[in-house]
Amino acid sequence: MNKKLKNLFNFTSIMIGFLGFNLSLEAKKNKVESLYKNYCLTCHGKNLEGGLGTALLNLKWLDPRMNDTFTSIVQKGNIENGMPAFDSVIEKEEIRALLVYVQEKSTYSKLDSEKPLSSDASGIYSTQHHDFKFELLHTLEEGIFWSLHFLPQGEILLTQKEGNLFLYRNGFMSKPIRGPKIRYGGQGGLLEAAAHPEYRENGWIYLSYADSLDNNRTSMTSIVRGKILNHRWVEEEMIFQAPKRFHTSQKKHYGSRIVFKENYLYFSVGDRGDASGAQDLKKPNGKIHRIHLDGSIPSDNPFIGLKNAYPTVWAYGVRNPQGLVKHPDLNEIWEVEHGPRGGDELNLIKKGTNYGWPEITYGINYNGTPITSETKREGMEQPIYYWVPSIAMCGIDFYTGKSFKKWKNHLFIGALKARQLERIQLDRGKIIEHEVIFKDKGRIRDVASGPDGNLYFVMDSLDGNSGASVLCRLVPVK
Ligand SMILES: [Ca+2]
Ligand SMILES: [Ca+2]
Repeated sequence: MNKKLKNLFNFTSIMIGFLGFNLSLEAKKNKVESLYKNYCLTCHGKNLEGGLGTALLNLKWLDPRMNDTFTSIVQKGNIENGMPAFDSVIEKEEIRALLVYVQEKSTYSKLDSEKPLSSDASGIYSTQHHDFKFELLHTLEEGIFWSLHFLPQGEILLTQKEGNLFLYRNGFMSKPIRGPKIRYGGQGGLLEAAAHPEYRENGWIYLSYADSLDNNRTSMTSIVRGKILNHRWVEEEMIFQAPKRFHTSQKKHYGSRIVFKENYLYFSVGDRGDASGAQDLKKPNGKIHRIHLDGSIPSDNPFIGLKNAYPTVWAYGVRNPQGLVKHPDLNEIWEVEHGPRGGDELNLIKKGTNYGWPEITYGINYNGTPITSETKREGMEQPIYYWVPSIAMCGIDFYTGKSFKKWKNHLFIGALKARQLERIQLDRGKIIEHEVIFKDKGRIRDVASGPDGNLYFVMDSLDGNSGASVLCRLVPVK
């Protein structure tokens, strides 16, 4: 064999060996549904209702303090109840997946037994602190409202995922204003809009979107600023654009929310389908970034001194952060991110901090295979709260109005998959109240506390069925 052929032969065998190794690893990853069927169903029942073994439908399994108890019972068994030890047949990460399965089923069973949160005959919703009415302000003929943002004079700036901007005031919706050139498709399009803190003086509007440098083959989250003059998007300037090598054909996990704090601009970029990239400080995906308002890079960003680190990174290890907001009184930035299957998170974003994705997570893969058995690790920040099953949260805002007095500074979280609006009261970084205030309408994309005291949001539809995107608000009932 000549040398060239021999090298090729060796390389091919290595590749086959490598692939074979990967395949065997892949084959070992059992889906949680088949794990449950093979090892648990006989005793715990088809629907986790119990039988020979105890019923597993129990909300106690959602308590993070029960994680180790669950693992230990499955590994070592429970002699008193006649349960054998499974440590030789079920991997630790598979036990983790089984726990997520039990958490999902327990939550769904509780939801099934509850009355839906709907209004009374006169259209009034009753919640813990306030009663409110739901008002529809505008229905979009076509497409999806992705975000809304209040301009200083009370006008609402909206983005449409398909690439347009709209302005709404006093019952009147403007004609579409064409924004920057986008790569539309999947989760990508025109995304967040936010106004400069001195918008009244300078008119700058910042937009994030799925941006392509190669005729829509690949894309990445970019940010531009520009102005709306005479009903046109003008004076566009690039504020953040990652080099071409960081663009990907994937059409998901753009992140993209924008927050202004102390004359800095913070924004989120999802992992773009490259989970391990979220841990790689050389890459811009899976990060929270911080830049000056003109797009230049602050010299005190946390990884500036680190060789080859992406200079705008402020925090890392995030998956798909579709909610980012500044606390109205405290100097804090709050984030929500989509987990995979389970493990959506609420995080308090701090300088230079690693939020763990995908090394630690409370979720599993969509197909039911485990990701990891680890939910915590030294040097990685824990979420303030996590959701199993996933609700797929999107836009968030703190309520700062005067009409709903007992909601002052409460965080409102819109959800896509769960089609609900959640209220969370935080006190010194801890959740002290948590309530779903309505559900079973459409997928909620963004929420904003209005200057008139009402709570505004955009949804993909009114009832979860029709495709028309809507702008709505919650109005207090005295
Ligand atoms: Ca917004
Ligand atoms: Ca995390």
